[in-house]
Amino acid sequence: MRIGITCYPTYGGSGVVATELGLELAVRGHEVHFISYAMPIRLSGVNERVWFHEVEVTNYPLFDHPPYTLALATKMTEVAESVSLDLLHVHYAIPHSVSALLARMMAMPRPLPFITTLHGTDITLVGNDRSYLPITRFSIEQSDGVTAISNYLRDRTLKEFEIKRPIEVIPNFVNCDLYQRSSDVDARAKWAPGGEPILMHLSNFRPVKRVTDVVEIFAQVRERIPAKLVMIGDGPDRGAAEHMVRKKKLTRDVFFLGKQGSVQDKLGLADLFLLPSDEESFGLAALEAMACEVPVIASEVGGIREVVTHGDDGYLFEPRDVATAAKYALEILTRPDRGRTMGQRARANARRQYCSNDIIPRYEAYYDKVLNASRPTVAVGK
Ligand code: GMT
Repeated sequence: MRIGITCYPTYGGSGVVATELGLELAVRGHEVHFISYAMPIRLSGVNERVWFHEVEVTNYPLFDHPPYTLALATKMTEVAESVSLDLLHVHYAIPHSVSALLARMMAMPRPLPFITTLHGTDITLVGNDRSYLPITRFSIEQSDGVTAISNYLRDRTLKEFEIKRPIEVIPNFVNCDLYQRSSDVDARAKWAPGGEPILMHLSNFRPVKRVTDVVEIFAQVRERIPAKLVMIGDGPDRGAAEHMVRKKKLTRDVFFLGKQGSVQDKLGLADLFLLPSDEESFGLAALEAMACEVPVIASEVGGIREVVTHGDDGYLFEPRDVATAAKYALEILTRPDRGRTMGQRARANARRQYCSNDIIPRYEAYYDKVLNASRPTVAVGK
C-alpha cells in the first residue's frame, strides 16, 4: 500500500504515534510518505520505503496567518498524484482532516480516501472551542474512516460532537522489543551516583501536563529519601518548572534533558514514572515507561485508566493532589525491591494489550476496510 501520513512534526504524542506507525508500516513492506511542514522528530533513521515531503507555506504581507491548511491540501494532492497514494492518514483532526478533505476533492475523479485519527486535545480542548467545533465535526463526518486512540476518546467524541458515524478504537502502541529495561549501570550512575532511585517525566511541557506538579511531588519525596528526577522534553512550562527547582534548592537532584529523539534508553533506567496531567486521552509516555518495566503514578483522568491499573502496575490519584501522589511514590520507592515487581507487571500489561506487533495489523486491516468501501463499484453487464 502507498500511504500518505500527516501529523504535527514537533514534540507531541500524536506526532510520535504517527511517526512510529509510519516506520512500522514501512518495515512491513508499505510505502510511507510523510507530508508536513517539518521532519517529524522521531523520523531519523528512515528506511528506503519512507519519504518526507515538506509543505512550504508561502507568506505574503496580507496574511497575518499564512494559510497552512491550503498549502497542506495542495501538497497532499501533488504527492497523491506523483506517487499514486492509496490513501491519506491524518493524525490530529485540526486542521489536517480539513486539508485531506480538500485534497480528496481536488484529486477527483481519482479516489483518495482519508482516515482521521483523533488523539485528544483535538477533541477535548481545541476541537471543543466554538471557533473550531463545527468544522472539526464536519471533517470527522466527511472522513472515509475515523479512529480514536482510546475508548474514552471515542465515547467523548461521539457524545460531545454528536457524531453519528462509527469510530474505530485502535489504541496507541509501543515497540516492545525496543522499549525494554536497561541494565546500563554507568548511564544510571550519571544521574544517581549514590544509587538513588530515579523518578522520570516525559512530555511536551504544556500546561495540561502539570510539570510543576511533577517537581512538587518530587520535592515531597526528596524530603523523605534521597532521590533524583529526570525531566525529558520541552515546552511552555519548562521555565516555570526550572524556576521551582531553583526555589526549592533541588538543582543537584533534578536534570532537564530537553527534547530527546530516542527515549527508550532513558526510560529503561527509571524506577518510577510521573504523569500528573489534568487531561490525557491515552498517555503514550506512560505506556512507553511501562514497557520498560517502570511503574507509573498518574492522575486518574481520561484514557489513562485504560493504560495504568491502580495498585497493580502503578497508582492513580485525583489530578493536582500532589500529596497523595508523593505518598504513592514513597510507597513504591521505599519497598525493598523499589517497585520491581510492579514494574514487571507494567511490562506484562503493556505487552498483553499494546505491542506494535499486535496493533499495526489492526491499522492495516482498517486501511483495507476503508479502501474496499471507497472503491468505485464497477457496473456489470450492459
Ligand atoms: O499531550 C499533548 O499535549 C499532545 C497530544 C498530541 O496530540 O500531540 O497528545 C495526545 O495524543 C497522545 C498520542 O495519542 C496521547 O497519548 C495523549 O494522551 C494526548 N494528550 C492529551 O489528551 C492531553
